[in-house]
Amino acid sequence: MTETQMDSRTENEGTAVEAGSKATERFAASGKLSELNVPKERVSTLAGALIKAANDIVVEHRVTYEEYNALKAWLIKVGNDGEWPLFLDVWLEHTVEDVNSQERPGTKGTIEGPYYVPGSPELATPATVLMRDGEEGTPLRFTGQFTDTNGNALQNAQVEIWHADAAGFYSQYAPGLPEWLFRATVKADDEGRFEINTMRPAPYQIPTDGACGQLIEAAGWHAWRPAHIHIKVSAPGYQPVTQQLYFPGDPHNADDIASAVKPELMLDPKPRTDGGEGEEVVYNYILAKEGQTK
Ligand code: MBD
Ligand code: FE
Repeated sequence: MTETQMDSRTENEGTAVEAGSKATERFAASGKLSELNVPKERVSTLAGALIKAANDIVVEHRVTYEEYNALKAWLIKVGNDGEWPLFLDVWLEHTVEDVNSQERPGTKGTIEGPYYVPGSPELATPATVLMRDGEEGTPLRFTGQFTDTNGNALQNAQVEIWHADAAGFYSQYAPGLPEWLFRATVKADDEGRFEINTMRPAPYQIPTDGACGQLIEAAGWHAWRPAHIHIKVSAPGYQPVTQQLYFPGDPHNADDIASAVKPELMLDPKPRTDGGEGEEVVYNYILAKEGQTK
């Protein structure tokens, strides 16, 4: 991050509680929990296994009362700070994603993270996402095409894109940003082709002033994620893919706090060859039919 970006971060600083509460509210309001109808046996198996794992840790590591009480206080703080979505998406979602995508052919996915917002403005291709006047960063022209696993072009495909600004802030989770800044739903053309014009995002630190930040500091870890663009692609009759795209050479590609980097998710933008400002990159999507497995 440059010094100007640091300055704008300070001026614009939201709090972990603000961002966390929004993520919590949005998830709770999505109705996912209340719609769930998990059989009793399954709840018993999963909750039982989780409780056993925690008890085993106590025995294996001879956990003291001081440590147990610190854990209790910290868990209460995670909830009060609204950081359950952040905590779970940073330290657990990658394994859930891995387990659930192993049999799906086509383009690789990775975690969604806590800051997706459905219903972003729909744009036809070629699209330019919403930006402010004089937006900081390197312009990025991102193009590609959708095909099925046999290489046939897909119709009615769309790309939802969301990412942070150059100072590491996500719209709707930091104060003072336009509602749909760096968020869009881009409809591909009849040959499955799309073009999205945006800015290359900067490396990103998860909020450090809440419970997750406290844990990171107490454990001597770091809070960084590599620069990334979040993507959700879909087409009727095909399995959707949620992923993130990264950039080679980022200092945190190898130690992402959220363990969400995969070699298949690298974008390597080059200076534009058409005289336009900034960089360009191509990334194509291969979607599997509903029910299709490897
Ligand atoms: C992010 O932007 C993110 O992508 C994840 C996984 C966690 C916290 C913030
Ligand atoms: Fe993110």
